[in-house]
Parts: sequence; structure tokens; C-alpha cells
Amino acid sequence: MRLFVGLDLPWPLRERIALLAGGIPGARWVPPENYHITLRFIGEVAAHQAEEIDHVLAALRARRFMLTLGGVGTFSRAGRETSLWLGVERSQQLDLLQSKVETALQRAGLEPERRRFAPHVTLARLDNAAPAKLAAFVQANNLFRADPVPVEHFTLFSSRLGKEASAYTAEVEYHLAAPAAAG
Ligand code: 3AM
Repeated sequence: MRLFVGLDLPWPLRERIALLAGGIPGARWVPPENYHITLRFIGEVAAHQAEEIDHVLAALRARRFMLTLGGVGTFSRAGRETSLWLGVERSQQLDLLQSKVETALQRAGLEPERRRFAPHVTLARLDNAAPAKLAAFVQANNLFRADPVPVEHFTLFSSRLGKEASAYTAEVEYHLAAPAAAG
């Protein structure tokens, strides 16, 4: 199984994000059902290791928090822009959840993730995107901010690679605890 740990997004927010898509010839837009925030890419694992991963994730304790999406940007490889994304406002709680997931997965025997956590929602893959249109999109949408949404669970997803888009399946949802009562 090819696995990753991530956050899904509520449908009203997906619909809001989908309104941004378009206007860049050559971009391959991610379908709204695939929008997610990756907390940790795992990759191919054997069934017994998937079970161990589920076990450590189920034992993880973290609290609910609010998440805000905003800003757009691109990732590049070898000087070429490869993906267009919507940013995630960093918060201590998001970073804490991500680091707990990382620690849990190492306990399940995975090698440490060496790349820095850069939370984002991929909007499009850019193989052949027109550069001027891409730059205009980033400029036009950079001030985009979505209303904050509650994060009440995180998810172990499986991913099957497809020709057009990958198919993601939520295999297990792990619930987060209610925030501590104030004062
Ligand atoms: O969250 P995004 O959409 O940026 O590109 C894949 C997707 O990223 C990424 O994991 C997410 C869920 O599939 N991904 C795919 N293969 C990967 C790999 N070998 C990878 N990330 C790191 N290493």
C-alpha cells in the first residue's frame, strides 16, 4: 500500500478553493475531492507495517485546533515550477501535530523525514504551464485568505496513482481531543 498521513478539508472550504482554479493553460488542476494537507508522506509499505503504522497513530494524543489557508506559491525543481499550492498559516498546534505524527512513525520503524515541513494544499501540477499566466495567477491570488476551519481529526490515506489524478482513500480517521477548557 502507498500511504500518507494528512488532513482532509471540509466541503464548503473545498468548494471555495475550487473557485480559484483556472486561467493557467497547461496546468493540471487537482480535483476538489483530492485537496488535502500532507503531514507526512510514507510511501509503499507492506501490510504488516501498515498495521503497525495504524497502531502508533491510534495511540497518538493531540488536540483539535483551527486551521487557516491563505496565500499561494509554487514549488520548483531544477529551476522549473512543478506545483502550485495554497499556503497554510503556521500554528504551534499544527507543528505539534506534525511532529507527533513524525515521532509516532519513527516508532513504527520508518526512517526520519529529512525534508522540512512545508504545509500546503496542492492546487495544480505545472508540467507545461504558461509562465506569464502562472505569475499573474500568483499575483492575483496571493492575498486570498479562507475562513478558519476546525481540525478535529487527521487521516491515514492510501493513494493509487492514476493517469489523470491519483485516487486517495481515507483508510482511518484519528480523532483529536477537545481543546482544554479555558481558565
Ligand atoms: O500533498 P502534496 O499534493 O504536495 O506529491 C504527493 C502528494 O503531495 C506526495 O505526497 C502527497 C500525497 O500523495 N508524494 C508523492 N510521492 C512522494 C515521495 N516519493 C511524495 N512526497 C515525498 N516523496
